[in-house]
Amino acid sequence: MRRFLTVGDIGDLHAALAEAKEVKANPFNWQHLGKNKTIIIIFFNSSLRTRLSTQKAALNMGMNPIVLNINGDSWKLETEMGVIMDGDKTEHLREAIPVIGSYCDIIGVRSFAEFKDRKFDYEETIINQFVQYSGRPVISLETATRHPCQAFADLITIDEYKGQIKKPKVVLTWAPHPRALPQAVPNSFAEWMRAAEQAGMIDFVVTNPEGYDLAPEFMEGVKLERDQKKAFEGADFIYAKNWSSYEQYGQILSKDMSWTVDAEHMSWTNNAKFMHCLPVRRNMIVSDEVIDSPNSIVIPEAANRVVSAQVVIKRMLEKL
Ligand code: SN0
Repeated sequence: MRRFLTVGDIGDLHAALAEAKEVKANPFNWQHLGKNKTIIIIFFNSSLRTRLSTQKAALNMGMNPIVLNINGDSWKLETEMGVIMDGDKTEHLREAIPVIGSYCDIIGVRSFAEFKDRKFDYEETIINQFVQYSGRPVISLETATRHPCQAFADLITIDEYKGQIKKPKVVLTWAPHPRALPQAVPNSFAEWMRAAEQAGMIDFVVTNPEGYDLAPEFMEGVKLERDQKKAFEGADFIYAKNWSSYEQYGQILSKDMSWTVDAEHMSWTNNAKFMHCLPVRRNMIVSDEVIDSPNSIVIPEAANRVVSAQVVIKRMLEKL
């Protein structure tokens, strides 16, 4: 595997889930692959789970991880081509990327949407430069439009918690938030759940207010139910997330607290499990009662971030 950006990069989902089980059961079995190999993970934005789980996955594989926080520890990097660099950005990605590539075997990049220009964000201008100029396999650690390590961990978690249910109903619901958040998590979740639906694993529905429809390329073939209550009926998994508007790009159009997932919302479901990628704003996205209930699986979901990252790193090491 030379890149991990979209669901297509992981190939067959049944095979990926089988490999995830194997890795979870025997995390230290492939240390020979990572011996004397280095992964550099680069953060343009904050991170807790991604930063720790990717390092842990690399350590499980016997690799040496190096973490770089671009805005704190290094020179400020220019990301746009053709600009006169007379501002506060010291170095261009065009030099920085091949330099970083020369120090490692695999690169991971976190770089959120900037919300200045939808085209710049949706063309994945930054991560694509890493793919093009690093000469190394590249892992998306949440980029402008996607968060595949999260969505893969979510699929692993659903597979683990579905119990006897053959085809669980999985619902992605928008929920209110005080700040404008990226669409990356819901985009990837929709992309991966649609693929899982096509593989016969789940039934998938998205619910969000008017003005919050995800980009058309992520909603192709996806069932959209505007009535949140109808969407929740019979659900086995509720996946809550806030995102800002795609249509009115990066804007907050609503903070409607009737969308907050509380006990009444959960009573509409088939005793659903509650999921969220974290970090989560309590009593905005989800009530204390729901996130503290036994049906909340946000912690095992976060734990599976090590597993998803490790499957990806393992496949990259196998093809170095
Ligand atoms: C990020 C997001 O994409 O929504 C990361 C999720 C993995 N979340 C935030 O930036 C939350 C910020 C906040 O103020 O709650």
